[in-house]
Amino acid sequence: MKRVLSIQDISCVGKCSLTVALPIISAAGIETAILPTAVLSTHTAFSRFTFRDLTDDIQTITDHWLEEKIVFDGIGTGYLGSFRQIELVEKIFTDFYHDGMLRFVDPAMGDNGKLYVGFDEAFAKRMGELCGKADIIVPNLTEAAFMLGEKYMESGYTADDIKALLKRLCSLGCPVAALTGISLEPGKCGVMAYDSRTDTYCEYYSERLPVSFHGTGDVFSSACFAALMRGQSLEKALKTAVEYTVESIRQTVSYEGHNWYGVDFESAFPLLLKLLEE
Ligand code: PXL
Repeated sequence: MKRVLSIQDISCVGKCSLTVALPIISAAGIETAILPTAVLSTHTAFSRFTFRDLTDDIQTITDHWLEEKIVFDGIGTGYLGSFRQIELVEKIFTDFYHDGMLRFVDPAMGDNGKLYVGFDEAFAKRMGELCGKADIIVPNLTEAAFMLGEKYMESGYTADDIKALLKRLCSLGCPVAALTGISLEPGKCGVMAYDSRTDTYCEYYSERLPVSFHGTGDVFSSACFAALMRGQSLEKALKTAVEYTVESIRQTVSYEGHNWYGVDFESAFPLLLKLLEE
C-alpha cells in the first residue's frame, strides 16, 4: 500500500483541509499520515474561529519519523498559516526526499480574486517559492495571480492566456502546473495543466454548476493527489478530480438542508472509487 503525508490545518468544522484530505486519500486506498499545522474551530470563512498554532510541534514530530525511518511515497500540502510553516515544509521536502517521491502543493490561499483572511501579497510570493520546490502545483486563478504578482483574470481569458499563465507558473521551478476553475465556454468549468518536461498540455472540463461552495479546491486537490498516487496519468487524474468534485457539489445541492461551509464529498465516494479504476 502506498503511504503519503498530508500537511495542512485541521478546521474541526468546515469540511476543508485535513478533514477532507484524510478521508478522500484514505478512501482511495492509500495510507494517509497527517501533519496538522494548526487546529481551528472552523475554517476562516466563518465570522469567528479559534486558532491553535502547532508550528512548534512540526519539527519534533518529523524528527521522530526520521528516527523511525518512515518513508512517504508522496507529500501533499494545502493551507499553511505562516512563513515559518512554509520554511518547515521545505525542510520536510528535503529531509524525506527520495527518488520518485511526489511533492504535491496546493497553494490554498484564496479564491474569487481575494486572498483568505490573514494572507497578504508577501505571503503569496513566499508560497510561490514553495511551489518552485514541488513536482506539481494546483493553484486556482486567484492563487496563480497573487503568486506571480499579476492581475487576477476573472473572465474573458482565452485558452492561450491560460497556456501562457501555466508556463509562467512552471517558471517558478515546478515541472508541472495545473490551473483549476478554468471556464473557456459558458456552462463549462475545469482544469488545464502543463508539463514543461514534455512541453505538453492537457485539460478536462465538466458541467459548471451555478453555485459556489467553500472547500471544493481541497476536494479537487485531495482527489488529484490520490489519483496520481494510484498511478493515474496526469490527464486521467484531472478527470477523476474534476468529476468527483462536480459530483460532490451535485450531492450537496440535492439535499435541501445542505450547509454553506463545505460540500458533501462523502456522498460522492462511490463515483471516486469508480473513477480510480479507469
Ligand atoms: O479550504 C482552504 C482552507 C483551509 N484551511 C483553512 C481555511 C481555508 C479556506 O478558507 O480557512 C483554515
